[in-house]
Amino acid sequence: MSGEVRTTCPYCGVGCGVLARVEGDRVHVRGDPDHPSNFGRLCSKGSALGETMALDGRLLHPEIKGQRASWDAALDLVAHRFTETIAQHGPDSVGFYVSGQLLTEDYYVANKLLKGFIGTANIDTNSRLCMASSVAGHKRAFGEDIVPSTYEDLEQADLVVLVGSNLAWCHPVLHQRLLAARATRGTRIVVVDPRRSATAEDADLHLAIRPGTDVLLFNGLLAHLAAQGATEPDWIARHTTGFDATLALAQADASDRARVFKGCDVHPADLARFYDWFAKTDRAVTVYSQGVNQSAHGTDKVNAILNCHLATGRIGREGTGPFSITGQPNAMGGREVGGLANQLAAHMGFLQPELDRVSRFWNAPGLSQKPGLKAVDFFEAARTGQIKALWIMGTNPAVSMPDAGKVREALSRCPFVVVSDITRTDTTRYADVLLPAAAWGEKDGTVTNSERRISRQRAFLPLPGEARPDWHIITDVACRLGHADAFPYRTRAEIFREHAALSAFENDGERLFDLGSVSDLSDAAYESLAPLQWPVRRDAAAGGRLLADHFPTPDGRARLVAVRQEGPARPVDRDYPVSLNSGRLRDQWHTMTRTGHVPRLMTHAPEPVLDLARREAQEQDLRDGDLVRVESPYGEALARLRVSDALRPGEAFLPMHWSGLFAARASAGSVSNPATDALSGQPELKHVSVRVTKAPVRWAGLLLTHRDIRPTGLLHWSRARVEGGWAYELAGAEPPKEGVMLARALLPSAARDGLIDYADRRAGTWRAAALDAEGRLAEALLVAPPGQLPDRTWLLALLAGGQPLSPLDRRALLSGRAPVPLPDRGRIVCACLGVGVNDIAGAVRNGAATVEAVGLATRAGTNCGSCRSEIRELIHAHRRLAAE
Ligand SMILES: Nc1nc2c(c(=O)[nH]1)N[C@H]1C(S)=C(S)[C@@H](COP(=O)(O)OP(=O)(O)OC[C@H]3O[C@@H](n4cnc5c(=O)[nH]c(N)nc54)[C@H](O)[C@@H]3O)O[C@H]1N2
Ligand SMILES: Nc1nc2c(c(=O)[nH]1)N[C@H]1C(S)=C(S)[C@@H](COP(=O)(O)OP(=O)(O)OC[C@H]3O[C@@H](n4cnc5c(=O)[nH]c(N)nc54)[C@H](O)[C@@H]3O)O[C@H]1N2
Ligand code: SF4
Ligand SMILES: [Mo]
Repeated sequence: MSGEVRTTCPYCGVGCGVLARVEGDRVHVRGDPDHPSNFGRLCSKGSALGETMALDGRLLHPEIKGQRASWDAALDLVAHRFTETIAQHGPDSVGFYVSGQLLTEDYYVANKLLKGFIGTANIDTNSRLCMASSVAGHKRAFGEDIVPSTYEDLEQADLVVLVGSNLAWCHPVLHQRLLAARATRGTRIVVVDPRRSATAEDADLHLAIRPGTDVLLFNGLLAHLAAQGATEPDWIARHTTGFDATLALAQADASDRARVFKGCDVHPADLARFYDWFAKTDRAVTVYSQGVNQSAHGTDKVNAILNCHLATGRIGREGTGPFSITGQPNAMGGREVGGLANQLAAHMGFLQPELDRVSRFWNAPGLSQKPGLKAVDFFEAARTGQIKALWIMGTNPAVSMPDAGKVREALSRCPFVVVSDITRTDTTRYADVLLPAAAWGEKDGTVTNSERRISRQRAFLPLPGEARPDWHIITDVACRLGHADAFPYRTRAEIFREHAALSAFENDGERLFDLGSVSDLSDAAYESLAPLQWPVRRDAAAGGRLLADHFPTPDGRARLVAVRQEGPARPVDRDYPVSLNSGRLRDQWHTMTRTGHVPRLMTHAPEPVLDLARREAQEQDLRDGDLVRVESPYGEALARLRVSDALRPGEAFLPMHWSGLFAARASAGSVSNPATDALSGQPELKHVSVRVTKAPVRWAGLLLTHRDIRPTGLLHWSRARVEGGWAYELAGAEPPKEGVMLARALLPSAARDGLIDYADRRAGTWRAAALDAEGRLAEALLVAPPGQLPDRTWLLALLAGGQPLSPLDRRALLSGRAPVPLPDRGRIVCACLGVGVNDIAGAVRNGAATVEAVGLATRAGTNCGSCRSEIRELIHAHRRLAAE
């Protein structure tokens, strides 16, 4: 294939347009200048897409019980076991667990097969961990899961409130659009987040609220708006119900200002400033994300925010609105097809008229009549034996679910597990049948982003090995289950048209989700489909504002919902005194199955780090670089400690990314609390009570190798992809002598009697290295007492260089010291241009006082810009230090 192919980024819900070009065996990407979401920009992850396309590690053939099998054998077995299980135990004994990373066409057929033709609604999705509270909040307030705002609103607002959203790292291109708008219009930015995130660094006001107190904050705001006469009584009277009761409860909850600033634990003046800004600024947008959704009271948090927008009529107008931004590339598309167990299809639920309508449209008399199990209950049902056959597609629940140890138990107990993935993961280990799916660049279809914009993902590479697109695999199984008539699809376009037609079916405007005008697209028009924002009704001009003056409720009015501040599912106590928060890092995507393989994306955070508030670190005499054990009532994790001033006392933060493929035990999922929001079923992933203690480390090690290994028998290991191989951090609990033995066992035999082997028993240090036939460094292992490993910059350079070692290098390996000390750049901040913390600190010390000046001095932040917030943070930190 030649030329550039127009496609869409497979990572976050910003949904940036990408132009991809194949040259030999390399893929080059750049931002699509014509795509209305990004206008040519890409963040660090998007711009590294070309580097994630390597086929090593890809699944290329189906497997049955770990043995290569033909597609026919694998799919026959899937059909046979599902049929048998349903015959013996009924349709509710099977289920699918799917993903917001599937394309809409994949998602549509999975939902149709399970709900329509297998006859159970046990299909849930990782969106349960992500968007479920927003969905539930929208339905309560608006009658339908509608996101009324667009990216342009963010640019046209005078006040943007970011609640529980680390936009700078998680929606970087949208963040850059916001900052660019602020530069011209002077937008005020308020961040509500217990943590001083990279986003908070860019804010005019940061409210570091006590975790989980968002409802109180917004109830206080509603009371303030009423007291100041800043509500819109006419609009409220015409377009809403429930205002008086909602205000009454808000006033009772936040009876006076002191109650709010004490409850939220923020400075009274900061609180007053926020309330004042919100009251006085008509053009206000409130963006919210996982700090709101991932809570045992997530739905109430959502409605507390919506209440303030409804009370001020700030919705459905330019530059205003509540804006729940989606995480995954197709989280929105999944909601459109009805991929959640408590939605039916096309924004319809389980009311009788809806059931009848969908059953008519699909010609599916056996349609499931009731909602299915939500993710946490779904896996619990698999663990306790009610679900006996399940199929996981495009998600890694063995890592990303809360109380993930129980989920792994469920997967090993469940009699029949099918997994469709593009690579091996912690979840695929439990697969009875493993199916190789097509990946980004090979598959083709549509996704919907945060602002309801549908874009095409297009293939620009051939399918590798025997991999197949997900819709194709599901359709094949549907046919084998005897439903060929309902699954006649030969192309994705046919599926898209049917999906669009269902959205418009018997829809006189009561469902706002309507793709009527694209329900008869020709194949050619589907191929060339330009990004398009719904609704696109057949009979109405596109572009009208949603939720301007009509709401899809029976009476056409929005509902304010009275909510009260409640505590976390399980507060901290004496045994578990620290509140652990979890979330994302800038350069990693979820369980690292793609981004974890790109050396430059690993440089920003090469190992799992636990941030711990300074007070707790001091109380327990924990220091930077200590290995710590994080224990919750559900499980444990081991991570490197970083003492943090960005966290409130009593708080810790662990990234969600590390899986069993990247570390021995560092997964946030294993410690997370499975308690869920009663309405949305979304788990409380942002808070779990833990204790943090020092791990009993007797020795530390560093292993550089080309091999892909999972060490055993050690207290801890984690690894990072580096140029030329992997770098493993090791730690052992045994005395150094045994440690050396254990570590040594990791080396292949060639290296054990390696060329270079040096031990100093008294000092507890030991070094070994193996060279290949050409005299290049193949493997190196260093062992030392904790904290005493030599600087590794030069070693990594030796591995990356791929040059035969000079006599000087060999001597250096023996001494453990670089022949010529290389500058230690420190942790890499700018992944695009490889600029480290130390480089930036140097520039700041030399007088660079702005992000631009640092860019001029070091080039940091001058490519994709994703690191600019962090550079600002470093400048601020330098100023704080200088002021002390
Ligand atoms: N780099 C990167 N970007 C991504 C992803 C990724 O894996 N990596 N994943 C994508 C996906 S699927 C999603 S869902 C989004 C998530 O995007 P975000 O929601 O922005 O990201 P998180 O880091 O999960 O959490 C956001 C913030 O919530 C804060 N928080 C915790 N508790 C509370 C609380 O009680 N109240 C408030 N107000 N805030 C709280 C946390 O401190 C954190 O800074 O990111 C998307 N973008
Ligand atoms: N503690 C904690 N846990 C969390 C969160 C948190 O903040 N804290 N956040 C939660 C949120 S918001 C989310 S969205 C989840 C995400 O969690 P997961 O969905 O489990 O994470 P991913 O690593 O994105 O998993 C996607 C899988 O699909 C595979 N894949 C990629 N492309 C394709 C394809 O085309 N077809 C198929 N079949 N497979 C494909 C990938 O290799 C990968 O294994 O994690 C949740 N878990
Ligand atoms: S902001 Fe980054 S990760 Fe998100 S869609 Fe755009 S390029 Fe992809
Ligand atoms: Mo998500």
